[in-house]
Amino acid sequence: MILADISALARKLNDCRNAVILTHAHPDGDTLGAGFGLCCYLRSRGIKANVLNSEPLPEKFSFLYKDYEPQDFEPSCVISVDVAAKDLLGDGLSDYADRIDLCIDHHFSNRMSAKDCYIDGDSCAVCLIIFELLKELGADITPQIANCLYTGIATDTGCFMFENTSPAAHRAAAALVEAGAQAAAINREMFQVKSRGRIFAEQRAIGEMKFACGGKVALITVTNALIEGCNIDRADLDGFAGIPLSVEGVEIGITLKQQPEGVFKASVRTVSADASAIAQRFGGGGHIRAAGCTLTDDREESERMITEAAAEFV
Ligand SMILES: [Mn+2]
Repeated sequence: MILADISALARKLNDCRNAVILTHAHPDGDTLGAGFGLCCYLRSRGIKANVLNSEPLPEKFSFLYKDYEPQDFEPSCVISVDVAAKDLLGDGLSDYADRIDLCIDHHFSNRMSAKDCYIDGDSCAVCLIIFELLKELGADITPQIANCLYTGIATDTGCFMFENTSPAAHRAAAALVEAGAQAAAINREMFQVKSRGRIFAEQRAIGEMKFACGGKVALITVTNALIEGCNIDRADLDGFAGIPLSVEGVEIGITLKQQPEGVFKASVRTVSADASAIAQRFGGGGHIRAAGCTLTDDREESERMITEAAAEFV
């Protein structure tokens, strides 16, 4: 059933006991913030709840789960947050894929099958949905819940810089800071602090940046050799895709990342062009300003193909 509004979602949540909350693989601030924020709330109501992810959680997000201990119970309510499709749960959670009771998401493209779904594609983050849900429920937003929800809103809006940053996002952020969210510390950790390896990887990739169309298209390439040379984790490449678009005059920024098996994947970011249309040329897709596709295992060929496609959109 499609839940039409936040009060319908609140009624469903009120029926939940012994809840497991599923987050997506390669977790980000939104899925983890929503998961642990919701978990804190349920536990505060005396409801048993756990947050699950397919893999061990990144250290970067440890402040979201610092006091968290898994509880022992037989799940009777399975909730997913920020998971747009079953395969995004990852191998570790695939057993839950066909038994989801409540799917809460903000991707228009959501393809989950769940008993009940609440999808708000206009919401910048699932953490914003959870914030409205807790308001609807009259919940006490503790500083820890505030930190969780603030993190998801900040990360999914690129620190309040993306086009999806709505007035509601700012209002929620203000309320969460009032409730004790440590905005400056969170934003420093999410957006400023980088590992040394990451900085060196950026330096090398930027050193080889290529331009086309009179500087309107910029491209960087991250090879497996570069990743190994800088001794960084692949998860540490998050946000790399924004680098080419940060150059003055660039309208389409492309980042190629070589995959472990050798093939190059492209991330396309744009100021005003349709990024998903560019990615669709190669069987990919995504959002209007951020999209991705898979190219070939030949660097020069991949760079040429995607640059030519981008040139048609400047
Ligand atoms: Mn999200």
